[in-house]
Amino acid sequence: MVFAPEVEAARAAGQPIVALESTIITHGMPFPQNVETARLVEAEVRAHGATPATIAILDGTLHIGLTDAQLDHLGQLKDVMKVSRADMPVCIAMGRNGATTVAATMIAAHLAGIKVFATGGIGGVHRGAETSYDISADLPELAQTPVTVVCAGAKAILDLPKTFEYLETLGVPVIAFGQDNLPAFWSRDSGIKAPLRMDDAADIARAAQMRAAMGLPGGQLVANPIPLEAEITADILAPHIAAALAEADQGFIAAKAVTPFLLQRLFELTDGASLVANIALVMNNARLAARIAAAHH
Ligand code: PSU
Repeated sequence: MVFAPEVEAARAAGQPIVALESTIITHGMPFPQNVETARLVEAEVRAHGATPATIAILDGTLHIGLTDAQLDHLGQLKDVMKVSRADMPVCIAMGRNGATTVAATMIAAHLAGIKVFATGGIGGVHRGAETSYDISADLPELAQTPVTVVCAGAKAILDLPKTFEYLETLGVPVIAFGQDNLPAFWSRDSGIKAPLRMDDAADIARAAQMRAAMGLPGGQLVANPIPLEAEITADILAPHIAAALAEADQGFIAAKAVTPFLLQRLFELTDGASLVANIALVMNNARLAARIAAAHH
């Protein structure tokens, strides 16, 4: 495990750090917007009083924080594993390049002593899971690794009611930030009432500390709605999601390939609007994560 100089300095000074994932860079957005977004997100974390630590595996080394050159390199690499809990040790042992999903980034953040992590959207229960059994490893990770994950909800390509039922079974606190309903990634309202609502970053940090003090394993999921001016409402997105899902089905897209395929098809079907929204929501999550990380100190 190697710390970037900026992250090492923050650790030494006891300053707040926000972990960022890298699958969104390699499998979630096209180049060059992926690298540009990663830089903007890092800058947003800094502007709100915390140090960003983008996490990735480069030639078998787990990096906690990337230099600008490493970020640029990662954004253009072709043969990058999409790494979750199961394959993270394999990727490191084999000396390969790996982009960390939400699950793997949580594991790395915890190893590095980082308590807060900002992403776009977590993985979840896929539609048709009753026959495919496709459930993201992000969900059980939230039940066992003590990191607060700030997202904009689960991606609307998923089965959202099943995703939240599953999290409830696992005992994961799902907290809507500043509203009663859960957001749905590109749009602010999923129509599903959140089990918990919080309006203050400091309360979220305190709840994580209480969880640890009580000896309960696992993290917290904070669902932060996309800013109003950036949202794409569900009625506009629904036909595009239906079309992308049908294509995935016809093309026998399965397992790890499903989410990247659907994100890419939505980018095309919405003439790039889904990407603009995705960037806005990640920036928004970076801001909130920085405030929660600062409140931990
Ligand atoms: N957020 C985004 N874009 C992404 C992801 C999150 O805005 O591409 C990634 C995360 O790394 C998450 C993964 O862990 O999507 C989910 O993949 P799967 O459905 O295969 O578990």
